[in-house]
Amino acid sequence: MKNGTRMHSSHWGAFQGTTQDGKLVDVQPFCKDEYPSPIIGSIKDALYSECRIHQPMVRKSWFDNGYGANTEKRGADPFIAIEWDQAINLVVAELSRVQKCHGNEAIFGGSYGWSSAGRFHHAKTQLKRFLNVFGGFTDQVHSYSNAAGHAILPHVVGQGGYGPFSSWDGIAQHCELFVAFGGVGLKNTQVEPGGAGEHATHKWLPMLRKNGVRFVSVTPCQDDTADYLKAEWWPARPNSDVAIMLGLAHTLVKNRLHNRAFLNKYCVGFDKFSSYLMGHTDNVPKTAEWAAKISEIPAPKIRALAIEMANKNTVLGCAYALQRADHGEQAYWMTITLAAMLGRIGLPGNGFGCGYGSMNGYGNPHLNLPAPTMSIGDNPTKSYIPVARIADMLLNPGARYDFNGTQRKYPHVRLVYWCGGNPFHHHQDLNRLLQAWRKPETIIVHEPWWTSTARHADIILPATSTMERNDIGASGRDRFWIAMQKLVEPLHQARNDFDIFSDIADGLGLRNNFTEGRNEQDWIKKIYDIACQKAAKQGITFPNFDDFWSRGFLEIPAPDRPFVAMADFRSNPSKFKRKTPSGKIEIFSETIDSFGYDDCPGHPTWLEPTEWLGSKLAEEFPLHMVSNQPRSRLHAQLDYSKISQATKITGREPVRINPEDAASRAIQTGDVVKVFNNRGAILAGALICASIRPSVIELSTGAWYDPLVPGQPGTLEVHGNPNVLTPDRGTSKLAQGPTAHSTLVQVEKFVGTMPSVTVLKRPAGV
Ligand SMILES: Nc1nc2c(c(=O)[nH]1)N[C@H]1C(S)=C(S)[C@@H](COP(=O)(O)OP(=O)(O)OC[C@H]3O[C@@H](n4cnc5c(=O)[nH]c(N)nc54)[C@H](O)[C@@H]3O)O[C@H]1N2
Ligand SMILES: Nc1nc2c(c(=O)[nH]1)N[C@H]1C(S)=C(S)[C@@H](COP(=O)(O)OP(=O)(O)OC[C@H]3O[C@@H](n4cnc5c(=O)[nH]c(N)nc54)[C@H](O)[C@@H]3O)O[C@H]1N2
Ligand SMILES: [Mo]
Repeated sequence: MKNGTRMHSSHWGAFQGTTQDGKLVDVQPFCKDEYPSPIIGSIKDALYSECRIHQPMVRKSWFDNGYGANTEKRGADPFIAIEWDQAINLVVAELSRVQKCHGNEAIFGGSYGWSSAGRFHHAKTQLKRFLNVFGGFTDQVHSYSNAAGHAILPHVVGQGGYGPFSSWDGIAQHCELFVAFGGVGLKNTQVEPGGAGEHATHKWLPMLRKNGVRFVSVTPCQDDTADYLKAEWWPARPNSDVAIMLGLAHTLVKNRLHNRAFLNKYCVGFDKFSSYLMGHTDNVPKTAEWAAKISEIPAPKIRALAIEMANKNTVLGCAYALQRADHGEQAYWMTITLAAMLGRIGLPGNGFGCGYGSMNGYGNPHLNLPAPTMSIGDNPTKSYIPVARIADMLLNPGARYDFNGTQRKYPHVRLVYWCGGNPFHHHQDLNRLLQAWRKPETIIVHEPWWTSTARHADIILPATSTMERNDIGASGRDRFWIAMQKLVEPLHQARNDFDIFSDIADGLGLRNNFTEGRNEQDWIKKIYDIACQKAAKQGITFPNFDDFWSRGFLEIPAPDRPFVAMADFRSNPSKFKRKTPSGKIEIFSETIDSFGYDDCPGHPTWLEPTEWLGSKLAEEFPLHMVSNQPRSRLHAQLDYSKISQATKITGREPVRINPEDAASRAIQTGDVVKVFNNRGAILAGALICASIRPSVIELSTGAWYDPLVPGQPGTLEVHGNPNVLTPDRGTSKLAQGPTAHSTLVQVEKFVGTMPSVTVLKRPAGV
């Protein structure tokens, strides 16, 4: 390959890579990105990491005794290196066996995970395409990010979990008050799936500030919202947001400040909700005082904010985080209800948004053009589970469960195939997952790096990283498509997921069905051309592929006016009906009510979480653990890099503790602490910090799972992976989403022999 400088991209930003002697020597942010993320600095570490997997591997017991052998040794057994041909043959034989004996439904290929930014080589997409060609598989629906959102928003406003919501330019011009439940942060907006060409949130938030928008940030961690926004911090108890919103709503009604005309014309069911709000149905008026007791935010503040909201152009933001909690559906439903009561949905600088600050794309002014993507085809089995019910499925084949108005049955899965995700990062209650992980007969994983999931596989196939292949990086919420040009030749024996699947398909007699006779470059050009054709239908002409490729990126013009969500509906509600049964915003949903769910009734409701500071369990485990997204990496990706490592304390993930909670436990910054509850125990490095409210700790996700005794459920985890402690409980029967943000723990100084962190080295013997 020729040396030089080429464009490339990642979920955390586009960049230019320079090579010399075939090696990547320099990485510089994309010239159009005024606010590049420092995480770009991890690219070289990722490519040349010691944690790269060099060669195909098979777990010893599986190699010696075949499928189903000693599954309790997953994570503990040594690995045996094999050649590619042999690896492909093993996978072909195993897929054929499972298909023949148990049917395609017994293959679990949901493979949840972020993979990489490139849209052609997107690993999860490649796997699903391949398995569909092979006759289908059991899939996962919705996302860990926003599962409750995906379920509730269609019922309430007739749109999916991803919006669209109003853009920052209009908010900057017209908004006076931005109330941010979960904050509106710079930490999470470093990231956009498919790549952030420009960091738009970082560009627009200062303009909001300049225009005098006042921010109120409701969050347990003050620095969720950028300092320069000078937000008023409401350090509410975690998971109490719905109560605060009800207190605000009650104040509006009491002062006759709710917009009856809007509620009558554009919404259904306000009266039923209002009976609950005012306490007619349960004798509990949801007053500001009632909300104050639950949230620890003083009632006068709640009352004053309600009145301010009624008098100012107000945007209500609700971060994803709030719905990744027990009864997470309610947070979005109540945000929308409150915005409807203010009566200015559909007007610029007003309304609501679910996800501002959660990812870069929210609010980014962009034209609504479909970005290049690969189609996955059709899944003949139609088998799926709600994304976060994987351990339930593996542990209880055949069991029945409720989901969004249907009764479903878990399939009996024999083979798990993961490509582009890390369940030992993303799933809750890892000790339970470990038990469940023993159930399948075979687990196959494609990974570039020795992640925890790779370590718990039977067959590992080493994949290339994006830098070793050509691709297109793009997100439908970004103004740039990036030509991700191969920077270096594949390292070690790594191969592209596409090529691996092509060879497996070949072994199954399906090569052409999978590749359609195209190679990498043919496919990239094809998905580019299809996206251009769609853009042309909207009157936008893009350069031809060769020009795009040689320039390295494509810039889509910014829209000429701000996008205001639901402006059309507001202007003409009978022509632009919402896609709900009534065509309106459903404050009461007949549909949801008809499901008869105790954990998700027909209107937004305060439902006490099983685990929170107000529950009985807090006597034993008095700290609420916020396991939010990490600042210095993407999930568990890049944890080995210098940038992530620089944040660690004695090599362990930092846990931020309020000074009061630290003092009462004689904990100091730099101490190794044990964080524990009934589900497990982990070690982390203490960092005392007044940005965290009392009775809360912040332990971000992403430290690679490092159990003291590998493969053994219940053993001490030594690196600080919070998912050892989180509950594996669905948000409700409606969404069955993950509830990581509803976790109680205790913390104490760790005494005893200090175990070392070993997971960031290659496993012994390979
Ligand atoms: N406690 C707690 N848990 C959480 C959350 C939380 O807030 N709290 N958040 C949840 C959320 S929102 C999410 S989205 C999930 C994220 O969970 P995941 O998306 O599963 O996490 P990642 O670490 O991004 O995993 C992606 C994997 O793909 C691999 N990969 C990258 N490129 C390639 C490739 O080209 N080929 C192959 N084969 N593999 C590749 C990476 O090495 C990495 O291991 O975590 C969830 N878990
Ligand atoms: N740097 C970086 N950015 C990321 C990611 C990453 O891994 N790294 N992951 C990306 C992904 S996949 C996703 S889905 C998004 C997730 O976006 P979010 O879900 O919004 O992210 P979190 O960091 O989990 O939560 C945001 C903040 O909400 C606050 N919070 C937690 N619980 C509560 C609560 O009950 N009430 C209130 N009011 N606040 C609460 C926490 O203080 C937390 O810092 O982030 C994306 N951005
Ligand atoms: Mo996510």
